Amino acid sequence: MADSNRPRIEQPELEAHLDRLGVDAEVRAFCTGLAENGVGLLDLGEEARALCDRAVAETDPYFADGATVRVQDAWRRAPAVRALAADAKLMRALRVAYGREPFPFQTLNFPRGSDQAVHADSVHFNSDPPGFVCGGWIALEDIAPDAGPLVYQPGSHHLPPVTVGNRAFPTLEDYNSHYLPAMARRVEASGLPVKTALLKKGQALVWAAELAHGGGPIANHSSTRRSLVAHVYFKGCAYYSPMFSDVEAGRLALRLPANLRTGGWEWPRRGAMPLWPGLQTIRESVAVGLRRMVFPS
Ligand SMILES: O=C(O)CCC(=O)C(=O)O
Repeated sequence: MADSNRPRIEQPELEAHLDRLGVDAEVRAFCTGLAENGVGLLDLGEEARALCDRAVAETDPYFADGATVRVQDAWRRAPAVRALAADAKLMRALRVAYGREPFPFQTLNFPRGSDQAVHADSVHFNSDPPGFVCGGWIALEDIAPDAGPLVYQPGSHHLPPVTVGNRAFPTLEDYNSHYLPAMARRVEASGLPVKTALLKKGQALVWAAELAHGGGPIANHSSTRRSLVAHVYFKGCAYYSPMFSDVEAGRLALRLPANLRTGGWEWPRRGAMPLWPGLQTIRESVAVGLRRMVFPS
């Protein structure tokens, strides 16, 4: 009997579920990859490749100063970024893999390698029930090995999670001085290989919330590595920021995530019951959304 409070990829009898749905070989490999390795690959197809070119044209002006290294939520002003992040094939595969309706809630565009230290997204955002969050990384151009490709550690989503520390309200300093070094030690100690994602334009790699990933070394500093990350939640959950929550005590710092598919916001819920995220969260989510309609940053 399926448990609707766990992503399908975390449940036994995934193959039987995929058989019942009659999915094709690509979606099957995507789902089993996510279950076993914490990553799944999809080719989004020719229309998506045309959207990649449009997304690059829409976002290149933000990087013209040479100093901007990423733009958050360009989807609010860039239709091709929004269309790619909410790509129908990607959404369909995620619905099969997780058993709930997906909705991207944030986008990040990178012009070059991110140099981002290895981390798991579950430190930044999670859900209750847990695990209904993932990241989708879409190559907007063919990725060269010397351009700082995405790196990831298959199987690391099964390791015990690293936490930011035991302070009630950890800071960025705690994240930098405790979490990132602990994560780097875990990458080494686990002995699991680290892989490089040399994706072609229009391919999407999805990582599970607990998967260790980051930006690989940039050997060629004049190279571009245009990419789009869509962070995705699933409907009917409580959405929260783990760094500011005491999960064991049941105190969640609730979020009111945007829903790129509707252009509105998605209310946090426990079962069918809406949860109150607090006036400040509502004000901030709406204010950030409105600000980014004018100035993505
Ligand atoms: O694109 C990259 O290099 C890393 C992106 C990433 O880690 C993230 O968005 O969580």
